[in-house]
Amino acid sequence: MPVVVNPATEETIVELDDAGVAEADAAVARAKAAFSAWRAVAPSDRARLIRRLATLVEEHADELARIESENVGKPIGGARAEVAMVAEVFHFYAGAVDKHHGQTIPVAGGVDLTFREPLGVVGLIVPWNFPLNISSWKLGPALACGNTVVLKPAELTPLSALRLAELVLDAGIPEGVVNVVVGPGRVVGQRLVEHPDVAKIGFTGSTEVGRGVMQGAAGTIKRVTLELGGKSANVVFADADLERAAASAPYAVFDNAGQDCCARSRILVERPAYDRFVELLVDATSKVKVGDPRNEQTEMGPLISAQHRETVASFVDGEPIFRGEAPNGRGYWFPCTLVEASNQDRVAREEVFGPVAAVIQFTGEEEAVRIANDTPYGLSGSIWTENGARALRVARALETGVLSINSNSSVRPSTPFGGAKQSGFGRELGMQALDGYSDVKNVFIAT
Ligand code: TXE
Repeated sequence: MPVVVNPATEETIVELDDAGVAEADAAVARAKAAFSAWRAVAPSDRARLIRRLATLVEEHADELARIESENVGKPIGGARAEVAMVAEVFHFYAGAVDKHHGQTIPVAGGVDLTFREPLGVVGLIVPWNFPLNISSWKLGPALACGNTVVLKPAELTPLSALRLAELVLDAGIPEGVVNVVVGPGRVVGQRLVEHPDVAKIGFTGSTEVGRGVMQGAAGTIKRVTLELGGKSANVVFADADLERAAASAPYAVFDNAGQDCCARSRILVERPAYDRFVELLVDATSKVKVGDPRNEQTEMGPLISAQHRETVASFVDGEPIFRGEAPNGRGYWFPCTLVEASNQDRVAREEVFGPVAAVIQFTGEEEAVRIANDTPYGLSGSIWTENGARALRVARALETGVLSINSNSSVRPSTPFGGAKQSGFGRELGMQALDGYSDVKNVFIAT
């Protein structure tokens, strides 16, 4: 029986029954049975139902934020912002329902039409770091395209998805369209990946498990989108506004206690600016407020589990440039930590998924690009410079799915999000996500 724990207190929130293969199969059967009616719902009605869900999320924002904050250890302010984004995502995809459509293509001898067809039952596998957000990124486009869904949240953090499933019904979305199954990844997740009646898997999680998802999906030629790990670079050139870059950098790593696939956990600094930048960075990092997630002022909470804390700790050997404060006692706390590194060090090569940033020096644009790209990952990244031409040149050269210039933010409901290289493929958010939840059917009519 999985025990759901509050990572800030180590107290049990609830014990749930574990689903297994039988429950996964039953959920797929319910989703399959609901498909033909759901795909036939008029686009304007489907849009209205998804919009209703968005409104219900807004009306239950405090409750959902509290659930997420307790279950993940997220600061309540951040959790509230995440729930606001969930509502925005559903609003966006409600608006997208009748704007994602086929074409007529000029051909000889007739008329050619394309249709956007839903895939059928889609399996959505979600990690523990942003349980509700990442669920909405997948659910929104899946529902907008007319698919039915089996959603599997992470074992550690199922609570917000379970509450969302109730709101889905309250919104008037028919029973069977959205099914949530709580159970172990290697059992329930694996079953969804291999199930012959599941047409597609939308997966977010580790690169290692993503590799297995791809292999498992091969048996039934399932479509997959994979949003995997990252080791993103925050590239600071000497001509940047160093104050702004340094004030922002800690939040690009330590938000969500570093448990963020977009974390810019390699901070690359051009040599002439290194000492000044590090001084500013240490100052900004020392101001990150770590503590009780219920406190409105808190900016960073604990890590998700004791086991994960051990993994994170294993990345810090030797004396860091800076180690912040973190509560003692109960809770899986870990302080904000800055370490000086070379790009060959383990801390610069592997995804730490904790509040540890590697600070790396470089000389000139060419070396910046080389170091930034010297990683198997390619999810996000930032470029700080006052030279516009250089900003664009480097942006084109970086092998990554998402970038920001003079900013560290990269996720918005209306813009595509996803990785290059071993950070995965397929795009979430924006109109692009709809391509991943529909197939194109081409029809030629002879005239
Ligand atoms: O991820 P997993 P975990 C990275 C991060 C973290 C590490 C482990 O480095 O420390 O992964 O986290 C389900 N078939 N990221 O263990 O295991 C699982 O139940 C099908 C990066 O949480 O990949 C959960 O629902 N599904 C990342 C989901 O997959 C399986 C976010 C993710 O679990 C499965 C999270 C299987 N065989 C972790 N095994 C990011 N990029 O944001 C597990 N699952």
